[in-house]
Amino acid sequence: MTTATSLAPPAAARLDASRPGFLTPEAAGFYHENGYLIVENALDADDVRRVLDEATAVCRGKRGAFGGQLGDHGGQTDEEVLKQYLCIHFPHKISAFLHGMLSTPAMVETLTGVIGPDVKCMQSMLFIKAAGKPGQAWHQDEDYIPTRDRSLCGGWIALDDATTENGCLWVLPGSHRRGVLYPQAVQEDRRFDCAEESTGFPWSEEDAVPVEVKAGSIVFFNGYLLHRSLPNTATAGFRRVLVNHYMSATSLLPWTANLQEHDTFLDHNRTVAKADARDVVMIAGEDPYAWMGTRDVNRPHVRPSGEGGCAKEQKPGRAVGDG
Ligand SMILES: O=C(O)CCC(=O)C(=O)O
Repeated sequence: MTTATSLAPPAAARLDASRPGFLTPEAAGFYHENGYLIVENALDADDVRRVLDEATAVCRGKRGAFGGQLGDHGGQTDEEVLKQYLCIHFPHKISAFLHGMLSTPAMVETLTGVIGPDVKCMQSMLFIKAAGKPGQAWHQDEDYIPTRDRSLCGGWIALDDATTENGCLWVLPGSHRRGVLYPQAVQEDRRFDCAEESTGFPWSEEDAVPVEVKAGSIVFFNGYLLHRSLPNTATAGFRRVLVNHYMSATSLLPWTANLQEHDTFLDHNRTVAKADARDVVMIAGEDPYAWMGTRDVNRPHVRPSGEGGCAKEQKPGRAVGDG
């Protein structure tokens, strides 16, 4: 795909978080129609620097251990340490600072505008994606994180300028609207990590829109939106992103990867209809299921990049929260 033939997001896709009341009904309408929205200036340069410093501390193991951690990094520069990791899942479990980043003002204003008053978060992912690291093939996040009301929304916080060169997000606008989850298939395209690829959808490469954004912007996207990222083809540097996933707190979350840990699943008289993963953080409003309490189940871990080949066990099933 070349950028010359690709569309760019229209002006209506871009909001400015420094303008009070930026999340207008028209902006929410754009999100519902197109499945994504860009909120610029959600973080200022100092905020971005603080998140980057914290990301480095997490990767260096200074905030605690995580699955797949590579040694103690003694004697390595920050750059050498960062380069080893494509993505760390659930960093908010070990970093109080990144836990705080789940609910920044621009995040909360946008989420309550596009989801509704009651919002919870179930996942965070810290992408480092150094030059040469792969992207992720076309997918829909609800393939991995199923809500019951299609309210899943990613809040993708750019910590570097994200460009077509360094592997920004690409979206198929409107692909969420039918509410269909397309079949997924194992792919062996080494531009991508090992996650499966959505297939059989009625859009072509020409419909894909690259979402280039400045550091400090947040890209919001619906859990049924087909999206992907290409590899970081820059010669140096990183494409760092903190992406958190949210949904309406009024929906149960039958997230199978977690269910074996949860009482509602262990009670075999109940069906998946009542299943609810309770490893969630409330972001806004009320939790109608607070009576179930919460659980600390998911552990931070490294996402395999697939650079050494995708081991068989990585393909089916996938790890928690690949979306
Ligand atoms: O940022 C990326 O490279 C992929 C992110 C993604 O697909 C997601 O957050 O669902």
